[in-house]
Amino acid sequence: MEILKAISENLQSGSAPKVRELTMEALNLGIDARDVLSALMEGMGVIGVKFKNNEVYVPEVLLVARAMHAGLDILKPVLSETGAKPIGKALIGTVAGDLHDIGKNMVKYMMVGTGIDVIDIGIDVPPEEFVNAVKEHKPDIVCMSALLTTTLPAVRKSIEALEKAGLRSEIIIMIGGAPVTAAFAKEVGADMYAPDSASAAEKAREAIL
Ligand code: B1M
Repeated sequence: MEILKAISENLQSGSAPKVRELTMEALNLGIDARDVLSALMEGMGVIGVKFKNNEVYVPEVLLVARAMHAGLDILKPVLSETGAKPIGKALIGTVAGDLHDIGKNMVKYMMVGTGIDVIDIGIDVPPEEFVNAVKEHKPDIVCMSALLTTTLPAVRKSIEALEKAGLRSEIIIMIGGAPVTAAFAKEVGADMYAPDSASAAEKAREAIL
């Protein structure tokens, strides 16, 4: 579809206003929000490969991230649409040292969409902040996102901190993000791993119910 192609291309060129406008237009045309999301993801995938190959650099990727957020902000209410009373509470954050938040936000929107109340504690979250937030909010499930191989140890440290604080048995821990695998989740003692935002929301819902 032409408009989806245009969304992906404008995302890749980092044009937030155009991505915002085209995303709204696509929804007004009755295109499924998930298809619009796929177009955004496809564009981000292209940029990911270029970033890896040093064809684009951090400043360009920041513009692309801003454009991605512009599209996601429009999709958020549609993806999160639910009239139901929350079925439970999740706490979500990107671990210490890691500034990536697009995937985390997608997981959040999808979870809200399945009827879970989500508290987002942001990016670069130190282990002790996970501990404090669990004490404060008493979530059913704690979600940790990590996008860098260098921040995987922070996932382990965050889980250990929750254990040390005596909170581990009160919560379900789910981890995810590009370098995270099911084997890693098992190794660090997480209860669950999800490879993408849709399965994260589905698994969280199943675990809470
Ligand atoms: Co970064 N970056 N980045 N970056 N960046 C990656 C991750 C990288 C793979 C690029 C590459 O080399 N190809 C690479 C990591 C390599 C590695 O560790 N093996 C990388 C690097 C190296 C870096 C820097 C170190 C670069 C530098 O400075 N030299 C630096 C680190 C900064 C830091 O965090 N301390 C850096 C910086 C940045 C920007 C700030 C410029 C920007 C982030 C902006 C932002 O997030 N607001 C950025 C971006 C945008 C990327 C890429 C291009 C895109 C990430 C993204 O948003 N993807 C990325 C390359 C890529 O992924 N192809 C890259 C879209 C998003 C929807 O996918 O986040 O994977 P993702 O989320 C998915 C799943 O992983 C899953 O669901 C989501 C949707 O399905 N998921 C979960 C995520 N969290 C989950 C939690 C769950 C369950 C599922 O349960 C709790």
